Amino acid sequence: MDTPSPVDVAVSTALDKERTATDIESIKRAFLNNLFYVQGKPVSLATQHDYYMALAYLVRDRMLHRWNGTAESYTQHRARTVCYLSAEFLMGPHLGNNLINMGIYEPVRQAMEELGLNFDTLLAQEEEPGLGNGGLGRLAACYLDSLASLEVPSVGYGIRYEFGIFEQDLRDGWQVERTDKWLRYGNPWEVVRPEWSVEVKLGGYTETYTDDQDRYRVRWVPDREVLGVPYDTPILGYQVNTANTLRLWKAEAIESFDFAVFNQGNYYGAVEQKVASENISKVLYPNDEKTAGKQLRLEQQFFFVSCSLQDMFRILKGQGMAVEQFHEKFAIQLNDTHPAIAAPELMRLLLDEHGLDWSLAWEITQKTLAYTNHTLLPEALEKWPVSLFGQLLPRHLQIIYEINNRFLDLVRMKFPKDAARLARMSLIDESGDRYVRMANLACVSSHTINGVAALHSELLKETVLRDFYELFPEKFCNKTNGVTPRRWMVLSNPRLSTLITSRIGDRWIKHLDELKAIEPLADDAGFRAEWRAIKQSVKRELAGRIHRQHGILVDPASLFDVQVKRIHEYKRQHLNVLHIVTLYSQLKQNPSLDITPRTFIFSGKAAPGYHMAKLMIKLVTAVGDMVNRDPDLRNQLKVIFLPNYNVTNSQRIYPASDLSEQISTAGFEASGTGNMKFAMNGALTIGTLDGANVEIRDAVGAENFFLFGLTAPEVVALKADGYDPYSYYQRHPMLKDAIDLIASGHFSHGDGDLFKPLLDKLLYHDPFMLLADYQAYIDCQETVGRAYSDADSWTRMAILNSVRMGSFSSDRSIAEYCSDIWKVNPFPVGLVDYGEIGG
Ligand code: C3B
Repeated sequence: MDTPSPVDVAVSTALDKERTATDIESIKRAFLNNLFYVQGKPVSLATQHDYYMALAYLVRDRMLHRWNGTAESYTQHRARTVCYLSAEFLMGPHLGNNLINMGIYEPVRQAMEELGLNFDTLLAQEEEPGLGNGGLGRLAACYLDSLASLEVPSVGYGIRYEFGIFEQDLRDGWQVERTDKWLRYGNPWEVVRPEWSVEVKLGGYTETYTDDQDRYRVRWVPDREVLGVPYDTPILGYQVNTANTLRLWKAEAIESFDFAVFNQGNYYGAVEQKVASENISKVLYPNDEKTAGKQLRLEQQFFFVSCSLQDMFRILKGQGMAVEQFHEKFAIQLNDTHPAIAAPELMRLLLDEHGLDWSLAWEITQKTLAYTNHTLLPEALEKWPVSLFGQLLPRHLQIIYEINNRFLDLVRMKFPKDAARLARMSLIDESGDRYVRMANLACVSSHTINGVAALHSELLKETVLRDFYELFPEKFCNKTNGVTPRRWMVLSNPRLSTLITSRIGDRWIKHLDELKAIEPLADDAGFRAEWRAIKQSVKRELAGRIHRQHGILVDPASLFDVQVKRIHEYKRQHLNVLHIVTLYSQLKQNPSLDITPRTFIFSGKAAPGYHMAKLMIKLVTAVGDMVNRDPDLRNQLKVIFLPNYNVTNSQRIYPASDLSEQISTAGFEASGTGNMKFAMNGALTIGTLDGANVEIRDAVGAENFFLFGLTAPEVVALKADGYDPYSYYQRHPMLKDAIDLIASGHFSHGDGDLFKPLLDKLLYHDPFMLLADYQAYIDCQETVGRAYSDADSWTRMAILNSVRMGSFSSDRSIAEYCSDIWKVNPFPVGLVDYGEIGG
C-alpha cells in the first residue's frame, strides 16, 4: 500500500463515496442519479438504452479508482510494460465482463431487479465494439483480460475504427452487409485524451543534411500530416486492483481548415483535407481479401504503429528514462504482421528523431520487438508494392533497404553461394513486381517468433519460415493460444460456473487447472444429472431464441451440432453440409431409418469479396430451407444459419452446444480458439488433427474426442501424389449421391447452376480435400450419433472435456509470454484508500 500524500488525502475527502460504494442501496441511488444528471432523462421518458447508459457510468465510476491508482503506481515505479500492438481488438460487450471482474455482478443485478428493471435486457442494450474480424482480434481481447488479471503492466494499442466489422443480414439466404455504427449512441467506456495526441507524417520525400556535430543525418519531409487522438478504455483484471489500458487511435485533421486554401475562397477544398485525414480510422478491413495495393490499409497500419511508438517515447521521457532504455521499459508484441512497420518506424524514431547511431538503434529495436504468426495461408502473408510503399513511407523504405543489406550479408556469410535462399529471404520480393515482405521484416527485426499452437509452430519452421528457422533457430518458439474463462465460462455460462463453484470453490476462475478437482464427479450420477439439466436448460433458451427470431422450432433434446466461425473454404463448412445432405438423402430413401435427431447450427461471416464463402452460406440456408420443411423427416433434422455472428451471439451459442465442429483440413487452421470455448462448456469435439485440436485431444483424452481425417503430413503426401478428387466421387456412392442431389437443383428450386462453381471446385480441384476426408467424416459422425444416444455416458465425456481444459486458459498463455518472451513480472497495484470500495 502506498503512503498517501497530502494531495491523496485531500482527494480522498473530496471524492464522492457515492461513486465507489457497492452496496445495493448505493447502487440504486447512483443509478438514478446518472439517469437524471448524466443521461439527462427523467424515469418517465427513459428508454432501456438510457438505463443501460446510467448503469454503465455507474460501473465506470467504480473502475476509475483502480484505473487511476494503476496508472499512478506504474508511473511512480517505472514498471516494465508490455505493449500489445494489434490492428484488431474484438472486445465484446464490456458491461457484464466488468461486473464479473469487479465482483459486483450479483448486487448490481439485484439492485436493477429491485428497481423493476430486467437486468438481461439492460445488458443486451450494449452495442459491442466489433473492432476485429475473428480469432486474431478476439485472442487480443482475451490476452488483455489475462494481462490485467495476472497484474502485468500492459497497454493494448490499436485503431478506434468508426465502423467495425460489418453486420450480416440474410436475404433470401444470401449474406448482405450493413455498416456497423457502434458509436451511434455514444461509448460510455472510453475516455478521450486529446492532450496526448500525436502527429503522424505521410508521403513526401527525404533529404540529407549534416547536423551541428557534423554528422550525416536524414530528414523526412512529408506532404501530409494527420493527428492521432488516443481513446482509452480501462481493462480491469479479475478480482485485482489492476486496471490496464486499451488505447485506440482515432485519426483527425491537424487543422480543421487549410487556411491557405480557405482564404482563396475554396471552402470545400479546405474541408477535403479534414475528410481525407479522418478516413484513416474510418473502417476495419474485413480479412481474407487481397489487401496488397490497398493504400488506406497500409496507412492504417503505419498510423496506429507510429502513434503508439511516439506514445511510448512520451511515457519514457515522462518517467525520466533515457532513449537508450527503451527496450528495458517496453516489450512490444506484434500481433501478426499488421504492425510489422513498427521495426522501421522505431528505427526512424531512434535514428532521425533521437540521434542514435545505427547499431545501437538496431540493437534496441531487436530487443524490443517480438512477432506472433497466426497463419500459414500464403495469401495472408502481407506484402506491399515497393512503389506504393515508397510513396507513402519514403524514409521507411530506405531504412528497410539498409536493414536488408546488412541482413543479406549475414545470410551470405552463413550460406555462401546460395542465391535462391537470398532471393527467398530478402525483405524485398523481386521475382516479378517488387514487394516489401512484411513477414520477413518481422522475422529479421524480432528477438522471438512464435506460432499459436504446437503443430502450427512446427509447420512454421518446416514451411513458410523455414529459411528463417535455419538461420535463427533460437528465435523460434510456440505459445499455444488460450481463452479467458471469465468471459467464456463465468459470464456466458453462469449456471455451469455456479455448479462448479458449489463443489470446488471459485479459485478455478483464476487457476483453471484446478478444474481437475471435479474429475471424480464425472462418475457421480447425481452430478451428471445436474450437469445435464444445466445443458438442457441452456439449450432450451437458445431454442426459444431461434424460434422467436427465425420462426423455426428445434427440439432441445436433439443433438446440437454446431459450427461457428468465419466462413472459409479451409474451415470446410461445406463438408458439414455434405454430411447433412447425406443424412437427408438416407432419410428420404428410408423414412423409418433410426437416426439421432440433430439440430445443425451454423453462424459466421464471409468476407464481402469472397464469393465462394458467400456461396457456402447460400448452400447452408438452401439445404436448411428444404430440410426444415420436409414432413418425411419427422423433425429429425433441422438446419439453422444464425445471422450476424459476433461475441454477443457466440456467448449464447457455446454453452448450448453438444458437438463442436473443428473440421479444417489438417495443417490449415493455425490454432483455433472457438474449439477451446466449446470444450470448456462441455461440448465434445469432432475434429481433424489440426491447430490446437491436437493438444485439446491430448488433454481431454482420445476416448473423449471424435477424431477423423487425414493428418497434415498425409495431406501433403496426397497432394504430392497427384490428388484426384473426382476418383473419390466415383468410388463413394453416398458422396456421389449427395453431390448429385445438390447439382440437380433439389435445394435451389431446380436451378442446377447455382452451386456449380462450388461443386466443380470440389470435383476438379478440391484444394482443401473435402472429398478425401468425406467418408471418414461420415463414419465418425455415425459414431457421434450413437454416443449421444447414451445420455449418461455422453455427459460423462462432456464433463471430462470441460474439466481437463485447464491449460487452455489465456492466463496460461500469457504467463508463458511473460516469462519466455517479454521477461516481465507481475506488478501488483496497492490502492490509496480513498474510501470504501470493492465488492
Ligand atoms: C486466426 C487463425 O485463423 C486461428 O487459427 C487462430 O486461432 C487465431 O488467428 C488466433 O491465433 N487468424 C485470424 O483470425 N486472422 C488472420 N489474419 C490470421 C489468423
